[in-house]
Amino acid sequence: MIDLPLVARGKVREIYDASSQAGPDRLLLVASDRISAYDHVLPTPIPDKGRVLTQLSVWWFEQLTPVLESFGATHHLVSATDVPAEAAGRGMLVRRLEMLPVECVARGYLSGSGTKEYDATGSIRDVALPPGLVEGSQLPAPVFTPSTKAELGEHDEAIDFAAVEAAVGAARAAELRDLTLALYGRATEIAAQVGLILADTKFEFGLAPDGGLVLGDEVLTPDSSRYWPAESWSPGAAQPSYDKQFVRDWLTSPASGWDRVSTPPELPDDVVAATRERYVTAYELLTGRRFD
Ligand code: PZK
Repeated sequence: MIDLPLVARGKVREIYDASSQAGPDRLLLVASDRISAYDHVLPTPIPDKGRVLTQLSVWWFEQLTPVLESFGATHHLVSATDVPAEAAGRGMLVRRLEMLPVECVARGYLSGSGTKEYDATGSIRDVALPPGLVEGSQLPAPVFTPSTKAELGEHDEAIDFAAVEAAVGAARAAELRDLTLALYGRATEIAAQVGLILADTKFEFGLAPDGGLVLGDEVLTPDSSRYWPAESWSPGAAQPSYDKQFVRDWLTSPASGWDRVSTPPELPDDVVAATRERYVTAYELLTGRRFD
């Protein structure tokens, strides 16, 4: 138990008010070992998932700092070491921001809701696309596909660029779009160097008290991004998820006996172990560091 006031709880992580311990306007983001699939939080945790995702996010904040600085922006991370013992390795002390009410998504590949939108309209949001694209296709250029932050349990709702302008003003909207695409572009290059396709990712931004734009939340984790192994990329069907495919395959197999509606069953040990290995491998591939 973390003895700080709870500010918000997501499916797999929590935010606490750390101002009593770390000074004014400090929050503690804590990632758990919980895993979600098919919109359910599973009853079985994945050991070390919270630490792997937090350390990966911390590494990405460092990699992205030059891009942020080129926009006169920063990130919210203050320390990933000065955290309570109960959150060791899986906590980030961050600046409290005024969060902007827009989920900033960049997509370089057609997948999931992007494919649905393309099949229905031939475009994604405000961007017309060539005919013949299929699930998994690379887009001619990455697209900014913002959404509104949904309440817990709801799905984020797609919005067009005009709605972003209405929410945050035209200048800030353009800044969000351009920075989101620049961050995605740099992250894509880094992932490609180790054989990973970064199909899409979601960023959340906030404002510092001085009005400066700040990258918040966790960044470029498998929970906020779709990573695909480049070697098996094959457009035309859903790409296997880098991290969750063992979980999805087992949950939808007859072995699980699960109906996708009721409380999901406990995962077998081999599925847990294989999934933990995927998270660790993603961390080690990207960072070039051993996870321990
Ligand atoms: C903030 N969330 C999303 C919800 C979570 C995370 N630096 C910040 N300042 C103020 N608010 C937030 C942040 C950040 N990051 C992020 N909600 C508020 C969220 C639920 C659980 F861990």
